[in-house]
Amino acid sequence: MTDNVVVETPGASDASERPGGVQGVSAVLTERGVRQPLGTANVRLGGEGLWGVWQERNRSRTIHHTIREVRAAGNLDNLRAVAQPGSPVASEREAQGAAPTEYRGRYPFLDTDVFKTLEGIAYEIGRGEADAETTDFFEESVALLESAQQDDGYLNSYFQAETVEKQPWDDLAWGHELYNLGHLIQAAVAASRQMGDRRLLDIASRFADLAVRKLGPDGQNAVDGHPEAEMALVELFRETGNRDYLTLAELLVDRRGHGTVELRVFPAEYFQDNAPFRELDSVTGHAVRMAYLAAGATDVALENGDETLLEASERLWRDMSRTKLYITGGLGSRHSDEAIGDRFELPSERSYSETCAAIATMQWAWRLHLATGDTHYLDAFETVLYNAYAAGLSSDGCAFFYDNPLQRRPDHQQRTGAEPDGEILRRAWFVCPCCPPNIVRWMSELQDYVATTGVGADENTLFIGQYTTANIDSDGLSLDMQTAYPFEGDIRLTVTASEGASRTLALRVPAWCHSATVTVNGESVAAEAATADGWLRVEREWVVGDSVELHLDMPVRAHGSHPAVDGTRGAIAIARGPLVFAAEQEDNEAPLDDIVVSVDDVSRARVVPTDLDGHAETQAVAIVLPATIAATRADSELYPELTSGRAASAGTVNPSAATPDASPTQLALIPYYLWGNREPLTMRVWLRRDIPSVTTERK
Ligand code: FUB
Ligand code: ZN
Repeated sequence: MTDNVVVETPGASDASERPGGVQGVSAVLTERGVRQPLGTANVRLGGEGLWGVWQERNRSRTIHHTIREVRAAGNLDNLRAVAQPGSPVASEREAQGAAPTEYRGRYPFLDTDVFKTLEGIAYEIGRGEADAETTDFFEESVALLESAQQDDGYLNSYFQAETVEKQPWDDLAWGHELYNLGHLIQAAVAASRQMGDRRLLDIASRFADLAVRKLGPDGQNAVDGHPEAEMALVELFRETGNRDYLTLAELLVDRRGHGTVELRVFPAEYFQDNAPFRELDSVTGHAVRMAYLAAGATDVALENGDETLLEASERLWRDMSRTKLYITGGLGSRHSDEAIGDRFELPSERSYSETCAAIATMQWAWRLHLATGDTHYLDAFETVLYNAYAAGLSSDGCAFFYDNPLQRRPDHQQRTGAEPDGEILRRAWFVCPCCPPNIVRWMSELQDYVATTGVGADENTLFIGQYTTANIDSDGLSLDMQTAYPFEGDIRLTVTASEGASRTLALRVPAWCHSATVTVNGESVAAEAATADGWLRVEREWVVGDSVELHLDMPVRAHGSHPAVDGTRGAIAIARGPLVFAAEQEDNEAPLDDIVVSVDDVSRARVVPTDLDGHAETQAVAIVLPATIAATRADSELYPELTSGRAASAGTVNPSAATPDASPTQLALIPYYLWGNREPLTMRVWLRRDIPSVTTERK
């Protein structure tokens, strides 16, 4: 395809007629849920809040770093190499006498690194914040994609490469063709909604039309081995009005689970092909695949009003959040197959918790929230965001974790299943670089997850679901939100414009908060009774200058774990607000493994500033906690006998804090997401707790 030709899609509507109707709307734009996201035009992040700071870092550092890595890795060269004869890019190559080039990279899904980056960039261009390097990358990529797309709509630089023997659609289990399509669609929808630029949407629609012909109701009874296209196809339906895309998404959800995927290396669970989604009793298999599938299924349920599908999604979420999520919101405890693992199988040091799985989990949570209005999903969203997701990026915005452990031992060796060699801490890029550009796009669209409006009985309500410094506009009411959240629990909202009509402001009270107060213009509003569903509602005729102050009590908390979690049984983790904290050796003299914490001491914790996040605009906090050093004896037995009557003679029971050799100390902890920005030393989220332990000496 050589020109920027708009191909008519049956049923597709013009941008001005599409459900969203205008630019600056959000990434997920359903009209069928009980909440409607406000979107980019109506929520602008402020530079002093953590989300705004993250977004600015993304814009000025991470996007540039990613562009350079994507270029250096050859992703654009791969697209250039498959330019269609007669296309501008092919003509240019011919003029230069360029020879066919090998596909660069190991995986067939490397086009998605470009797509995810474009998705993020579309937001920055739409905001008017992109610089020349960013815009040039966007333009060059669009031109390459236009030139590379085949006449039938097919687009995949791996399968199209002259040097790759496999043919398109030959290997649906591993080929990732629809996974590629899904990310292309999401970039295209972002460009259409944020920039009003439909070039990518035309490309994506042509490929999606081919997918409909290939795999739709009249096509092959097959699915892609990697879910992702489901939610993207639903969004393409929302953007264009073409129901074929929704139908294909529904088919892809319901075909899976019937032994549909051709198995070679991985088992059916890996692909969520062991049981239909509607019948699954627990999240299973490859973590990213599972969560993307669940997000897509929720989208299908929303658009089709499919209650049983929504129930299945909610049931799976419940099971996951009760038995398979790390305290950080990380999903996936097995390096092997990048899989989720059994219920309660949550080892700290081998936590996989892929950064992409964190993003997928937030996408799933968001859709469930839009469908149900349940604040539990927003609680989970912020847990994942501030912990499992945020840990994926270094403070300087230019290095990434792929897997996110909750513990690093002093003698740790790199043994990750994803990237066996290389640095122990975050890396500039990966052979399988799925996570870095995923971080990029998510940072760019953070504002989409701040606020929603209600429908039906809640039509008149503006829901503020996440707290960060931002300006929010909703139906004639404008608010300026200022807060140091998540480091502090005070949120101030000032009305900057109002049409005077009565509106309800609903403020989320997170589940971790046991005491919330709110004042309007300095006067208390009864809060307790109002928060039964997690929302604190204030209704009035707002006038400019009205001030709402929400105080979320944010004491330091101690958490234990379910007795079935062998990996952390009897240990203690420290949290404050939505942040989980971690101890790093750099801040503590005594070896972390020797430090014992008592639940009773948590109330004596001090919250102190730290500059570890490196952002002048925000003041991150650390925690200092009274604790005890109970030295681990090098000669202790690995498996001391505990049998009644034998333990005493074999060794001594050491109740840690009470033993004469225990000495007091102060344990310093930092937000988990900031770990690993210094030397690769020891780190722990789960700490030793002052329960009796046995220190037996070898005889
Ligand atoms: O297969 C595409 C991506 O690569 C997956 O989502 C990640 O887990 C990584 O395996
Ligand atoms: Zn990833």
